[in-house]
Amino acid sequence: MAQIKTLAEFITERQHEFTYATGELTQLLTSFRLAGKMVNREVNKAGLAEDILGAQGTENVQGEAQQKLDVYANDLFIRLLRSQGEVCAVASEENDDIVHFDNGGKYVVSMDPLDGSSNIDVNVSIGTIFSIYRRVSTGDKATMEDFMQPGTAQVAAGYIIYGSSTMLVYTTGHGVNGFTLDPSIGTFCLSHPDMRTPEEGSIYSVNEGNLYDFPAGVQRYIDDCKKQKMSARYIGSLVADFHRNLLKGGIYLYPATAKSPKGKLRLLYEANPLAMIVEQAGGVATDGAHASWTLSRPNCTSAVRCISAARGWWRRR
Ligand code: P6P
Repeated sequence: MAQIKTLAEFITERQHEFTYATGELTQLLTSFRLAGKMVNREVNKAGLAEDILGAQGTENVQGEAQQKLDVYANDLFIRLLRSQGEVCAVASEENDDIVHFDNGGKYVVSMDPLDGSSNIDVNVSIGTIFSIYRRVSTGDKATMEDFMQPGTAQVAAGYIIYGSSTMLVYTTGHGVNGFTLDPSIGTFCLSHPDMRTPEEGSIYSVNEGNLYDFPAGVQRYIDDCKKQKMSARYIGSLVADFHRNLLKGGIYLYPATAKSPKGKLRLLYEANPLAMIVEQAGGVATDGAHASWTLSRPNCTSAVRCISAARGWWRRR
């Protein structure tokens, strides 16, 4: 029987890979590990607990209706990140402004605490996405400068997927590893060591309802996917679509549309962290202009128009 390695044991074992002082990575990831378990508990009972389902009656900074679970997850992650002391500020999809902790922490976190939450009511997998930077500003409080660093400056990135099982997947720039929550012991255990996306992908994921909005080249590419008999798979929940393609090979793209002329995916807490993960797993991420997202210009603020999770697409291009 394979040895069980917990996330905590793995982080401790790999602490030397983390550029900065020992123990800091453990602390940084502990918040996500603990909050992931607690959000998982609420997501799993969402169909039963009336008080956690449905809309909150408010909108987030993106103008999206906040679900009750969005607010619950956001408050929980912020509370846990504040309490562990390594993070001094958080930029969250659910908050209009930077949330400051005034604790002298050396890191900042960008996060989407519960992406795809509109899918909660229909039992579709949803996820948490996070991106961690070392602070670069020197004043009392973190600034936009800390959050707008290039994707290549991320010290760690990860996501939690709340699906048929709950998994935490992360990278610190030394490969990608996946941990599955064992509910019988309430612990994330290493289940997907050294994740690599397949050389060839047979899946393409895009909201084809926007097809006639897409640039002509993207329309031709999608037509080519059909001619090559690729499989169309699109759940409309980014973490679920991304995770499937990362494991099975394929491409996820969200090109520019009339409604989102720079693409819909948010740079700070969707495109950058997932780009780091897919490139660390041997895939490619691009905004359609740069060969590799995490090597792009530091001041690039346009949302990524597509994230590729397969070399196959890149070669075919
Ligand atoms: P569309 C959810 O709001 C989200 O940000 C991602 O989780 C998802 O992949 C995407 O939007 C779906 O967008 O325009 O296809 O409904």
